[in-house]
Amino acid sequence: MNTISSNPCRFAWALWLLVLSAAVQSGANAQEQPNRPFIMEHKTRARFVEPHPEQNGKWDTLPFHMPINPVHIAMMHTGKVLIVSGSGNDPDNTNLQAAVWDPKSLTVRTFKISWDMFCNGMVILSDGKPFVFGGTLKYDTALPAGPFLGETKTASFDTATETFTDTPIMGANQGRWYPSGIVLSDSSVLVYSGLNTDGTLNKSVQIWDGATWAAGGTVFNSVQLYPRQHLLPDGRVFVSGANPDSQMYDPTTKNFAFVVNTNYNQNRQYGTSVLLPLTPENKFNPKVIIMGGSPNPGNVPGTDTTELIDLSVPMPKWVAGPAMLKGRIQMNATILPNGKVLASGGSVNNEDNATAVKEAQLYDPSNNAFSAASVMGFPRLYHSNTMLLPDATVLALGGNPVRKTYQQEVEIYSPPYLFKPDGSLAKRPTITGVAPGELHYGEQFIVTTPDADKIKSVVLIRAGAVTHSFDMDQRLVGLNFVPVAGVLQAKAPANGNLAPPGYYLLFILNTDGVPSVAQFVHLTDLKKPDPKKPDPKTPKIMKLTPTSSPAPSLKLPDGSGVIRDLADSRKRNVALVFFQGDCIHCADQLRNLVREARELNYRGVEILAVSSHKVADPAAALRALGVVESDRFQLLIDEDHHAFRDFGCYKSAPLHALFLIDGEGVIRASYIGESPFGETKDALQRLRDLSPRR
Ligand SMILES: [Cu+2]
Repeated sequence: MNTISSNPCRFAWALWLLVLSAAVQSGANAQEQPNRPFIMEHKTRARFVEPHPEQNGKWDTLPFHMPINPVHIAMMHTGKVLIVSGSGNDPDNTNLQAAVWDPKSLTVRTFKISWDMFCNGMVILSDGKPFVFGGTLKYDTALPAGPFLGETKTASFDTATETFTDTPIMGANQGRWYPSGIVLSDSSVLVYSGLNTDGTLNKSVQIWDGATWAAGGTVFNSVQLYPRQHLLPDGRVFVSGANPDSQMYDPTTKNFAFVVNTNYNQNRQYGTSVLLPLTPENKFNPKVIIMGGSPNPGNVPGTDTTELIDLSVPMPKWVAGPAMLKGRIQMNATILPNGKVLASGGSVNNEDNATAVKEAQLYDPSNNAFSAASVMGFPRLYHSNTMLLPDATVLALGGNPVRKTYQQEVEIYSPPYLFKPDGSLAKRPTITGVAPGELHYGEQFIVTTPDADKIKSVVLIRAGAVTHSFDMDQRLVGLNFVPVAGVLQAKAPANGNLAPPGYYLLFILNTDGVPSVAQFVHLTDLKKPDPKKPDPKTPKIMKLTPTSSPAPSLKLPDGSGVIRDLADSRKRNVALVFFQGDCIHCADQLRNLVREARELNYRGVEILAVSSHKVADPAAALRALGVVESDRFQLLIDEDHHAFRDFGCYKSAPLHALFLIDGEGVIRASYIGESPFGETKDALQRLRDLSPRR
């Protein structure tokens, strides 16, 4: 059951919502046709006809080749995929490259990069920028003979200009080749492992806070290259492999501690690990599954075993999970919106296309079992990747067991949920809007959808950054929600441990299990006050200034574009509020005022609220919250701030204001300020005096 406690102040909340929705909605609307699948059916080339897509899903091959070796991939909130190749596992390649792939147009734009990001670590920062740390300073085959040497450089990728900018190096002696990283609840990035500039293991842990590198302790002895880690709902980081002695990192003490050994009790090199969905149904209890891998990839075939651990209990222990149909090394695992995990690719013998496991499988956490997921068209081995796309299909690409060559074909997996029982395409629920698009921890938001009464789940999936058989940030967080008259009232995750700040794919799934196309949402803390700017403190008591000047004329459109004229409210007392549609403080003042809205309405007072920003579809949102016309609450939009100026509440930017206007059109009292008003006792008393109960 998905429930959220009903808001005691729905009225206020409606406003809060409208306030915050303003800026973000315009961004959402800018996305063209958000509900159109990215990969259109006719653009794919079926290799063979899967007889039962409704059971197994199906794999299609896209009609183009990936022009560079896709060693590293990241899903950006622009809907495009960043592909980083660098030298691309070719020691003689000096043409260092990356690319941006647009799944909508199926076009790839390649471009040069300034240093070799081959075998880097990559995460997507909370501001949506992919962040690359380390890479290849020298190949093992380059002279002087010796191991790979790790690069100290880092760079972030601007998703708007689609260019890399170097960020500070990790340190003169902080090279990293094959490092891992993960975004923590405070947006910082934990970085560890990888080979240093001298080819030895880099033992130091580092934290990137967005501006500088800080020491984060020392790594545990058995750490492997490209370790696999998951941020848990208590803020700690669980390291599930490839080492057999699982570890826990505590960001507050900066120490690793031993947890328990795996049953396999050997390295699971090039296996993978997934933090299973955190949902209201499982009380957000963290469980991790590890799959496949080999203790000695050159000589020991990949294992078909899986193991599960419940990290919510005091003494966590690995237990055997179901076996996969074959051993897999260099496999990938991708969480789907329905919580199942697509396990695919890899081979029985490492770097051996002849033993490629093309049969994909779906792991279902609800019954702890695998089912068939059709058959891939191509081997997907070393340096292959899979990643969830916003249209709820899965991208599979790459494979590079032999240097200087790689698998150029790109495949798309369409899971069974996209098909009806007869194999035809299922009708998908649609998201028509999210307000506000900027989600804050623990706060409610609205998903508008014509399918509100048929929605079974609402989930956030963190857009991934995948390389070497592991997605560094992948997680699914289920949301509490209630359907209300044509929309879903959902609640953002409680905190940054459950879902670290950043961009997420928001999916809704209907009662048949069919997912929508995702809309990207940004999850953040409430804006922290800027230390350089004095916080516009909300005055405790707002004193209105008595006046007797006639109100300027005011004609503004409401949310649906209908022009409202203040003169139409003659004979009624009016509370006229001016607020900044993108200001968080404004929510407080409005909340205070509208808490009394029913009493004021009863007294015949009309409330007009003028927003400095456009609000998309406020009528629907208000209706959904039980606010109807008879409440005499009217939201007006003043995008070019004419009314703000006419009423004298504009000083290089819109100010905060409240005007009490009597039935003769005279302003009887006013408050204008750079700070929003807080407590509204004075205003209410004055309105009561103006409007005795009838
Ligand atoms: Cu590699």
